[in-house]
Parts: sequence; structure tokens; C-alpha cells
Amino acid sequence: MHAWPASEVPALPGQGRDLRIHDTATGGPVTLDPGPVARIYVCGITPYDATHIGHAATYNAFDLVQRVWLDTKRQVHYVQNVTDVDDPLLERAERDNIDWTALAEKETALFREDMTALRMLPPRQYIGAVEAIPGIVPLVERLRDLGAAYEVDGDIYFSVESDPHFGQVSHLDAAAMRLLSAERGGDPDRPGKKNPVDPMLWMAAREGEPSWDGASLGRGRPGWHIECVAIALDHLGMGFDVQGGGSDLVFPHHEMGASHAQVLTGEFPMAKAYVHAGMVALHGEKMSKSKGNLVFVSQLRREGVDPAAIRLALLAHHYRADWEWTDQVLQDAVTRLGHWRAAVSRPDGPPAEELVEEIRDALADDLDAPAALAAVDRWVVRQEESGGSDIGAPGVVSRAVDALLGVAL
Ligand code: 5CA
Ligand code: ZN
Repeated sequence: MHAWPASEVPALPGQGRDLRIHDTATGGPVTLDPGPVARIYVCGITPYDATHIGHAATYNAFDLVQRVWLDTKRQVHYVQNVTDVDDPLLERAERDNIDWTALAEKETALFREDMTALRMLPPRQYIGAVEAIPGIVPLVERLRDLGAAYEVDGDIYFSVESDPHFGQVSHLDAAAMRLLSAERGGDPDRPGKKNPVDPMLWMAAREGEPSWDGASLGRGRPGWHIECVAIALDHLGMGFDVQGGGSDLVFPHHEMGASHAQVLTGEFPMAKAYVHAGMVALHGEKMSKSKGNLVFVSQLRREGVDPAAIRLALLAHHYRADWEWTDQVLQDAVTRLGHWRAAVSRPDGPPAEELVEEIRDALADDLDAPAALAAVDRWVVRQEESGGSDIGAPGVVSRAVDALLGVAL
């Protein structure tokens, strides 16, 4: 699939910082030390009800990761998927009486537009589950040949007991895993499974549902977790720097993905850091497709909200926090954007070198975007209250805010 156009990232004077980030698997901060090409896989959307503010907040977090790396003069190899065939997508297409491929295409196109408007850097490879099927089938066959998969009425399951590391991403106990598996696409109560949380690798063709040639697996379609493993291993290989997503992907999705990859390759972990963004709520509950309490980026754009203000609203919250979207959150961002734009539109101002370092320090410290915004606010207040004679300082601020925060002033 094609991704979306990249906005330019201005180069900044001085030195970028190495990123220290919270890793769910170890439960603490890790300082990442990527090679000259940092590698990141971010789980993409299932294309319906896109792009809501929760999605945007999560992609914003991983955009910041890349901006910190780019500031260290590294290249970034970024891969993202689109889960363009899965139960919830098929159910939505059926409910709305629309062809599932048309729904996926329409929503993916809208997602691309929203990502472009928000200045999110595009992935180098943007891969749909359907186009990944030829790479998924041999991985499932291999898991079966290794004795890590078994069949229940033609469907093929992964046996979590085949992986000695199982549980080392989420560290949950069996009861919690079982509960989350039921909530998030699993089928813990299906008879015939070895372990209730064992996830499906390959679902045998169902009447009236799409299916593909699965060679020795028979016709069917891929499970969710193996999709991301196949795409990540194909394009990034084992031991890449970050796998990212919202905190609702910790279990089962990222746990199972790590487990599949470990059994397939004999290596652990698949990602050096498992990074998770908090959940955005609306009216007191997690913004979710199933509840329908959604605010869409495209709706706000249609109402004339500047995408830079949406982005500032996201940045005002630490990526790991759970937070609530309100009109006030957006209003505060619109006000802040107005102040910032006015402050950088003057030819001179207070010196900005220190501000650039403050933004760098804040982001390198577990992506503390709120601290970065506070630093810019302080420079803006100085500009408003007493100005300054540093010619070019507003340009430096503008370029730093663009390069490090993705906000065009
Ligand atoms: N296709 C899979 C990942 S392979 C999927 O989870 N798709 S999704 O469309 O449901 O979600 C896309 C991303 O948005 C995931 O990282 C998910 O964790 C994140 N996300 C979903 N809802 C919210 C929310 N309310 N707040 C923050 N992030 C969210
Ligand atoms: Zn994924």
C-alpha cells in the first residue's frame, strides 16, 4: 500500500539526545541505542471509524520517537500495518451493508489524509494484512512444524506453552490474561484449546467470508498477531528498537506477537522496547469503536479546526497518561497556537538556543511533550512581555517546534 506524503523535518543546530523511554516488558526506562538506522514498528489501524482522537494520540507518541531519533542525525526505518481483514472490520461492513474492501479502502484513505494534516511522518512500508498473506502462510506452517501450533476444527492455534518467555511483555497472571483475551478478539471459552488464551494463527474459510489460499493450511485468513509479526520480521528483522501501540495492545497483541517471533526465530525479544500510549477517553469512557464515543480528526478539520491545534492538544498530555478529550482541551490548544504564531511572526526575540535544548531534554526524557510545551510557553511569554533583540530567534523557535513537535507555526 502507499503511505502518505512526508512533511519536511528541518535540521536544528546543536546535538540531539538519546531517547530514554518506558519499556512495558521490563517495567522501567530504557535508554535506546539504535544503530545509524533506528527501526520502529507501530501497529496500524483496523480501517473503520478512523481516525479518532485516540488513534491520533497514539500515532503522535510514535511520531515524537522518530523526531528525537532524526534530531540525532539517524535515519529511521518505520513500518506500519493496516489490519484490512479481521472480524470487527467484516462485522462493520456487514452492519453497514457495504463491501468490506470498499470500507477498508475508504477508511485507510481518510487515515492518510488525517495523518498528513497532522504532520505525522509516514512509514517507509505501509502494509495491509491482505498483501502480507503470502508471507504469513509460511510462518504459520513453520510454527506448526515446530510443534507450536495445533488444530481445532480446521482452525490453527498457537500454543503459548511452546514459548518459555510467554508473559514477559505484559507480566499478567492467567486470570487477567483470560479476561483480556475475551475482551480483545480471543476465544478463551472455545472447547478443544490447550490453553484458553491460545490465539488463532489461521482461520479456516467460513461461508460468506473472504478467504485466501493457505497452501498446506487450506483456504482461510490470518490471525491478528501473526499479521504484525510477519510484516515486522519481513521488513525490520528481529531485535528492532521499538514496537508501539496503545496500552490496549499490551495483551494479547504484543505479548502474542513477541511469543510467535520467539518461537519462530529462537531469539528474544522481538523489540528492544515495547512502548505503549495511554487511552484517550470521551465522556468518562475510553474512546472506542465499540462504544461509539468518538471524536474524529476529519470532523474537526471540516469544522475548520487547524490541524496544528489538534496536534498541540495531543502534545499537551503525556503519552503514557490516560486522559479525557474535552472542548476545553481543544480551546486551550487553539489559544496556545495563537500565542505561539504571533510570537514567532516578529523579526526578533529573546535568544532561543536554550529553548531548543529544553525541548530536546524534555522529549528525550520519556517523551515529556507537556514539559516541551511549557518551555516554549516560557519563551513566548518573554517575547510577549519584553521581546528581545536576537535576530532570527523566532525562526529558530519555529524550526524547533516543527522538527521536534511536528507543529508548523
Ligand atoms: N489494527 C490493530 C493493531 S495491529 C488495532 O488495534 N487497530 S485499532 O484501529 O483498533 O487501533 C489503532 C491504534 O490506536 C492502536 O495502537 C490502539 O491501541 C490505538 N487506540 C485505539 N483506541 C485508542 C484510544 N481511545 N486512545 C488511545 N489510543 C487508542
Ligand atoms: Zn499490530
